[in-house]
Amino acid sequence: MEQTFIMIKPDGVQRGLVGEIISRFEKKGFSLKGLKLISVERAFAEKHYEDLSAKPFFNGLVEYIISGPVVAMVWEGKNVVATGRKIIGATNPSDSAPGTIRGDYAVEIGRNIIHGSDAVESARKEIALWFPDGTVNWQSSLHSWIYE
Ligand code: FUP
Repeated sequence: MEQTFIMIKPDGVQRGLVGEIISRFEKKGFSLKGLKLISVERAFAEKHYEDLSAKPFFNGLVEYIISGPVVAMVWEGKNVVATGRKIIGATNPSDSAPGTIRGDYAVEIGRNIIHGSDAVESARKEIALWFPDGTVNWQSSLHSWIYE
């Protein structure tokens, strides 16, 4: 079953949106397979965002991610990478639709609350980076009510 990496950024944690965000993924029917609250160091944040290292906003992005604890999660389910991105909404909150997490709770691209993997392959890399000891293997008792 497909998995994605979701991170609630420091602003989402500080603003008390952890429960709300987890709730949206739970209610959709996705399964939580990994969860931790951690502060990451600069080198780790740079590794997570290494594909963006040439961008002018890279340093500010890294400063933001290391500015407070983040909630790192692995969610599992059918098409969870693409559907997770829909739940999150467009990168720039000015473009994210109401009803999405960024559309409902963010105004600024540099404070957009949450990260979600953009493809199955990047999800695999990000899960390996953030959960090097692996995730928890379990299946919800509701599985047969969510999947045919
Ligand atoms: P996303 O896949 O939605 O996280 O978006 P990107 O990988 O393009 O960008 C990663 C993060 O960089 C965004 F969440 C916010 C930040 N960013 C900026 O701060 N300014 C920009 O112009 C673009 C992205």
